[in-house]
Amino acid sequence: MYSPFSALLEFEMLHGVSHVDLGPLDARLFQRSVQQLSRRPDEGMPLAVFLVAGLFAHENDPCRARAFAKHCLTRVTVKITSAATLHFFAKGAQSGMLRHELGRGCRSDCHRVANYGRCPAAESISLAETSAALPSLDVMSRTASDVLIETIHAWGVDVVFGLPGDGINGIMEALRKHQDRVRFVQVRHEESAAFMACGYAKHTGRLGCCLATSGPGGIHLLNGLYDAKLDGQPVLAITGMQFHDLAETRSQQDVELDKLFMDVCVYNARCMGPEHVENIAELACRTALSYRGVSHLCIPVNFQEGEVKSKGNGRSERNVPNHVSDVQADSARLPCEADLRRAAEVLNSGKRVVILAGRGALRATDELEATAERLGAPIVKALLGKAAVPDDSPYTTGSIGLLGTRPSQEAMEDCDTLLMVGSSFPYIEFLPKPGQARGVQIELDPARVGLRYPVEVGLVGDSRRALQALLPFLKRNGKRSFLAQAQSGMQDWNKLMEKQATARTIPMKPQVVASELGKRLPANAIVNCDSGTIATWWARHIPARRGQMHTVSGNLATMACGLPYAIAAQIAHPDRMCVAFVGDGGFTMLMGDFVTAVRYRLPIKVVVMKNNSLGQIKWEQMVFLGNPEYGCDLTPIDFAAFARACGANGFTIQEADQCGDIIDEALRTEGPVVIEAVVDPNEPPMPPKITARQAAHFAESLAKGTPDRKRIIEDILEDKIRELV
Ligand SMILES: Cc1ncc(C[n+]2csc(CCOP(=O)(O)OP(=O)(O)O)c2C)c(N)n1
Ligand SMILES: [Mg+2]
Repeated sequence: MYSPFSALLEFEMLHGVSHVDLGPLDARLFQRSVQQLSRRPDEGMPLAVFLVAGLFAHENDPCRARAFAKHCLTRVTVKITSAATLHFFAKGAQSGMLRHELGRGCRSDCHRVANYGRCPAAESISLAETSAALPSLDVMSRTASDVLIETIHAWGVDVVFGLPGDGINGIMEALRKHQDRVRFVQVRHEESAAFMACGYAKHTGRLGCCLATSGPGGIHLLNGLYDAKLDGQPVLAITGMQFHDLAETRSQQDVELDKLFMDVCVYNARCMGPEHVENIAELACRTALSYRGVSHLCIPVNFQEGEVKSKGNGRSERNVPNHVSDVQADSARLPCEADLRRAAEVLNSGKRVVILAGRGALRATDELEATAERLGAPIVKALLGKAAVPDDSPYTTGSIGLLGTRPSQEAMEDCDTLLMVGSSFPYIEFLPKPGQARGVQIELDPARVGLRYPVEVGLVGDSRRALQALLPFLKRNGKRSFLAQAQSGMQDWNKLMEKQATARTIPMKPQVVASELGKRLPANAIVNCDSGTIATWWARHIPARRGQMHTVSGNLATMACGLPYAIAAQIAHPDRMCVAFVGDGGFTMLMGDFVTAVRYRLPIKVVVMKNNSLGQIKWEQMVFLGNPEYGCDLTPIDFAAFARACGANGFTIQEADQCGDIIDEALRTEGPVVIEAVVDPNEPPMPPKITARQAAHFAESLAKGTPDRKRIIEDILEDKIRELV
């Protein structure tokens, strides 16, 4: 550790006093030395002022530091001559009392260290490299918003998605001042900001962050925050609120957002004063990351620009300045050996083992395949686990559920053992019946063990690490017939999918578009799907390739997330192709944010499946309830023209024969693009197996007078039902 005094001694003044020996370094002596120096303004003044200001700053007393500096100092220039001084600068920057801009010729590392208040690199940087001129050195105070932005940045936040408002102008000012470190991305609707924060977390594993003003802005965030909550993504929501002493007085925008957000959050705090911010911001970030959920900070507007004081103001005596840490601590996330042995006993005695992989297994591709090979087990994928194993893997039967595959459903129906890996797949009716199969579950969150299936063993830990630890205990299953049966089922299923994807009908079948797109996506593509029948076409016809990322709103199943997810993905991964695969209903909900992609030159590709209908619901009304479709048709929009109106490119696909070529051209086109695909509104997202009840409901809905029933009867009853019953 370097004391500020010993570090300060190493400053060499480029102007004024070149070297000052201050003698023994206790505070009183130091101050006395400074006083003496101050009496010799020609030589000692700048250094003295700097030393004293630095001392006050170090003691977290910005007021005195600033007053002193204002009084005595116009400008000093210093040269950093050693790792020790660099360390001090870093500390100074961290406490934020010394604002400085490093001059030209400074290594970027040096800038990073000094700016971010981290010093581990300091020891390894040679003196020559750290040498840097500081053209100006202002001593200034930090506002609550400065502290907020610096704290979230220390927790890895480098992008904040949001929209300004008078309830957050103080925070906006801190973002303006810190724009070299934290990027503000302006959205057109706060719901997009929350989806973007969630998408950013999904595609980076880091903390996503969104910002909205008091009242309506915060309310708009809510759906995206629930999306993050339900899919277990770490997101920090920052909102403003009314002046602290006008809250709950029916003032304008007087919405107590902390109360409103109570259910969605794992951490939720209303700021009680500028000195409160560091503590709650740190805890908000730590909790969101640790418990994979939403944290919320609600900051009254008058506190945002309030100065953070070391003493006095609103700071209580017990609130010791800087008492919190920004160090994230991780556990090994490994199950214990006794549980591994018990799990192996269950899995080794299974004859027909099936693996269900979810979002928790996304980083465990090799381990999943190795386990599948050892156990002769097909891998069934929940939607959020689509990219856990590529679709051309010989072990996978693809997705499960209403939009899943028939072989997946059959594997679940016939298995005697189930290994769940990182999944809380909610449609339990597609899992084996309780008692049918023995179960093992690998799950990071112990509270989720046994949530969906009465498993015998829970392995609490990270999927990848747990499988690595489990594999040495697993014996090779000599019986391969269960896997072979799933593989031959997949051959038949793929033929059926191919038949649907090559239909040359007018209007064009949606499967054609999905399949032609899927063939053309590069190996590093990031695909973001919306909710609707499109999710079925995505699940079945856009294969996940090794290295790609695929996501959807898995548990909230909300519409409108596809576009903002793609924007966030493109910001996080500028070099990858980021695609939004959306329906016309979902896209129009937050369509205004397409212009956000234009504004920030994000070359996302948005494929809009235009069936002029809330297609998914139309089919649900018919097949689940036996009612005619009602309220589901949509007024058509020219989406390609919309894209052009936003300053981007737009393409329209009308016919199957043109589909591949137009997609090729659109994917080659630079910048953001909308590809509008006009597809058959009467193409049903058929379940992998249709039940007698569903067929009866369907017939009933037609009889009751579903619009377009003649076409539906011709098209579907004669074709699809025969295929799938
Ligand atoms: C925010 C929200 N509102 C309503 C729903 C119910 N819902 C699920 S899918 C769907 C229709 C989606 O329509 P579209 O985006 O056009 O896709 P399509 O089904 O036509 O492919 C609706 C209304 C939902 N999931 N989310
Ligand atoms: Mg639609």
